[in-house]
Amino acid sequence: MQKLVIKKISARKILDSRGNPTIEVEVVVRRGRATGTGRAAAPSGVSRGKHEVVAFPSGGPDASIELVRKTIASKLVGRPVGGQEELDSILHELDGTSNFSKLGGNAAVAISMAVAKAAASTHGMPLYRYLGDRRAVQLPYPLGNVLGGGAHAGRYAPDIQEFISAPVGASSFLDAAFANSQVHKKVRDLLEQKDKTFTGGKGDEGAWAPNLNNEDSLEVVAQACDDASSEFGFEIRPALDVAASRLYDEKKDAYIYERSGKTLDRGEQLDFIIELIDTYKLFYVEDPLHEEDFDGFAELTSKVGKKCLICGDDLFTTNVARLQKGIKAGAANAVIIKPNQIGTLSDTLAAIKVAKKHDYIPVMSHRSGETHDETIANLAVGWGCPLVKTGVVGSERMAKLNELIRIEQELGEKARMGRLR
Ligand code: 2PG
Ligand code: MG
Repeated sequence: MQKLVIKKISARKILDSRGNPTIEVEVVVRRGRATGTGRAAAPSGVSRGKHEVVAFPSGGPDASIELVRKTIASKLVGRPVGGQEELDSILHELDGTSNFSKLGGNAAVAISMAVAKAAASTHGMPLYRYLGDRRAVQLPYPLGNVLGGGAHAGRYAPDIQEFISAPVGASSFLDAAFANSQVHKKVRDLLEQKDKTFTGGKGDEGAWAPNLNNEDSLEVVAQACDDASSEFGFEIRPALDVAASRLYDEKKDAYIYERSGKTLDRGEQLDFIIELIDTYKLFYVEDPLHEEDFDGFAELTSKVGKKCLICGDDLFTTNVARLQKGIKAGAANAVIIKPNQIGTLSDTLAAIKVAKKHDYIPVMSHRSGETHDETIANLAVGWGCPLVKTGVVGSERMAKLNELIRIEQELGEKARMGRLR
C-alpha cells in the first residue's frame, strides 16, 4: 500500500468549556491520489494525576502552538508516515523528553488524533472503523456524572468529585444515554426538595453542584437511579469518582473532607468506601484512594472487587508501566483511559491492550475541560472499551454522546453493547 504523506499541519488556540485556551490541530495527508483531512482538539483536566504528561510547556498553550507552527510542522510535512505508531514515535523523538514537557502533551495528542482522522478520511472510513476494523461493533455504556463537587465545583458542594449514573442494563447506547439524562433531571427535582438553597448551579461537567454532604448527595443520586430504572425497565446503578488524591494530605497521611469536617486515616477511608459500596450497591468507584496507594487499592479490590468495579485514574494515568505495576499488585479491575494523560494514540492503545489482556475494563474518558472534539467516542468503539465517561449535558459532552448515537445507528443490526464482565 502507498505511504501516507503529511502535506500540512496547522495549529490554533481555541476555547475549552471552562473558557481556558487549548490547542486545535488540522492535518492534511495524502496517500497516492487520495487526500484526507483531520481536525482534533485537546481537553484539559483540573483534577490531574501527578504522573500525567505535561499538558503545556512552561510558556503555556501559546508556546506550544508556536512550537508546532515553527518547528514541529516543518519537520513533519513531507514525511511519509508508515502508520500511527511511526508518527507517534516521531512526536516523542521531536519532543525529546519523557513526559512531553517541551512540546506539551496536549499538542502531541491533538496532532496524533488529527493524523489518525486524516488517515481514516483518505480511506473514506469513519475513525472507529479505521482504528478497529470490522470488529468494532461494540458500544460503551455511558457513565454519567449527574451530581458533583470536589475540584469541579464550588465551596459548599460535596467533597466527592463525581456522583455517577451507570445504566448497565440498557440494551442500546441510545437508551443508556437518555436514561442518564433522565437521572440528571430527577436529581434536580430531588435536590429542589432536599436543599432549600439550591440555585440550579452546576459544576465544570454539567453535574448539579448542591450544598449537600456526600451521604445526602449519594442518597439523592441512588433514588434518582432507582426511579429512572423503574421507568426505563432496566438496571441503573449509582457510581462514584472519589478523586481521592484531591482529598489526601500527604503530611497528615490522611483524607481531609473539608465540607463534612472529618479527617480519615487510610483504614477509615477504606471502611468508608466499603460502607458506601454496600449501602448503595455501587457499580463502580474510581480513585477511592490517593494516586500512590497501590496497596490500599489492592486491599479494596480483594475485598469488594467481585461486586464493584474499582477503577484507577490518577493511579494509572493511562501509563503502561503504572498499569503493569497495578496489575501485579492486584490494585483494580478497571482503568481510566485519557489520551491526553499520555500524549499519543499509540500509547493510549498500548494501555488498553495491557488492560484487556489482564481483564481490566478500559474506561474511555473525557476531561473536565472539554471541546466539541468527538474523537474519544470513536476510540471507545474502535478499541472496544465497554465503558465511556462523557458527562450527561452541555454541548461539549453531547458532542461525544451524539457521535456514539450516530455510530450505533450506522452499525445498525451489527451494533451491540460492550461486555462488562
Ligand atoms: C476525572 C476527570 C474527568 P479532570 O477525574 O476523572 O471527569 O476530571 O479532567 O479534571 O481530571
Ligand atoms: Mg477521575
